Amino acid sequence: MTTVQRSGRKGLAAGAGISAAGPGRKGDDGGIATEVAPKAATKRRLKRPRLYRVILLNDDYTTMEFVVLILQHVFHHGESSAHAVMLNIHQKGAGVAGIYTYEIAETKVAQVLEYAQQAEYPLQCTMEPDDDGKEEDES
Ligand code: TYC
Repeated sequence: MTTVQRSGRKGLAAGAGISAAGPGRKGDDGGIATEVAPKAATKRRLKRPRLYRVILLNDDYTTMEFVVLILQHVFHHGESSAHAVMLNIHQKGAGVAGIYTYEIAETKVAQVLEYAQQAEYPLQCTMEPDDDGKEEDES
C-alpha cells in the first residue's frame, strides 16, 4: 500500500503516489495511492470568505426606474425593497445594493456598468470590503 502525505509541496512522483522502489516489492501495490494520511498538525478548517459591499452611486441623470430595475434584476431585490434602496441612494448619495464574495461582487459591478453603458446612463458602481479592511480573527 502506498501512502502519500497530504501536502501541496511534494515532488511530482510523491504527489502522484509513485513509489521510488517501483512495482514488485513486497507490500507495494505498484504505486497507486489508495490512502491519504492527513499531515500532522495541519489546520484544515475552512475560513469564512471575505465579503464585499457592492455600492451604487447617485447621479442626476440615471432614471429612478432604471435603478429600480437594476436592483431587481442584478441584485434580486423585490419591487418595494428595490424602491427603498434606490431612494436611499438618491437621498444619501450612495448605498449598498448587496453583499457578496469577491468574484460575485466583481461580476455584479461589471453587469451594472454594462447595462448602464447600454442604456447610456452615467450610473456608477463600486465594491468595498464589508469588514472595512480588518482581517478575520482565528478560531
Ligand atoms: N438621482 C436620480 C434621479 O433623480 C436617481 C438615481 C438614484 C440615480 C440612484 C442613481 O444610483 C442612483 N433621477
